[in-house]
Amino acid sequence: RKFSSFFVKIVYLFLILWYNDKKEAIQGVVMRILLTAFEPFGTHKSNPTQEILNALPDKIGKVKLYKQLLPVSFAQSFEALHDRLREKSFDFIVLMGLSSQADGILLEMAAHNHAGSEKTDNDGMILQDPCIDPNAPLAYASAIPYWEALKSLQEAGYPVKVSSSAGNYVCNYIYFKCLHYIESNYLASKCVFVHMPATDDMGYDFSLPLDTEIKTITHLIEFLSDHQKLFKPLDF
Ligand code: PCA
Repeated sequence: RKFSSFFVKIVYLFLILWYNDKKEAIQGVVMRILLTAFEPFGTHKSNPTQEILNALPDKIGKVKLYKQLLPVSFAQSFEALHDRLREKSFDFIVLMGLSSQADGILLEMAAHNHAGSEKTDNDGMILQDPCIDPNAPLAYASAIPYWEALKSLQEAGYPVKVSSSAGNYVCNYIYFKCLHYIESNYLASKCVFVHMPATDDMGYDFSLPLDTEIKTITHLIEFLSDHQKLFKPLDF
């Protein structure tokens, strides 16, 4: 009897391990997206991207959303993202940040190897050397179907605009580090950065209702999942 209960426990353990491994496939998840937001920084008491992250469900259709809040820190932001990238493979990585000067939702085309901002991060630091990585190229472009995504969002009525520079502060920094990591590790993941304008409660000349920002990101996620067939699917 002792032996049989031991045997049952072993079988049970294997079943749990097997289920954990296959859980997403069993639940019908066909795609993983990592969505990140930033904490408040500078004079901002809140960061709409954090609110968007909190408002979104963990599953949108067949997409499982993995959420990560990042510190506004040159030293720690990529460290935190890197930990997630090492844990799992993601079809898409959607990075969000606030741009209080933006007059629309900005789909960032590219990241450049330059972080020359004189604005200190939340640790009170700036990058001493404005070159993010001397051994990396000057710039990387996003590999998502950019123009198709833009068109789909605009046709649905969302105030989305083209942007060719994510600035020279922490947002461009993490975008560059993420694209460099994808390239240098030959990952199949596609990454895009989206800059959100201020929300109505923040008192800027241009702002949007939080709900519009949430719906725009939801539409982008749905667009990416509908276009998965353009890409080699990840091995689950
Ligand atoms: N926006 C900043 C950093 C964090 C954020 O939300 C930027 O545009 O660089």
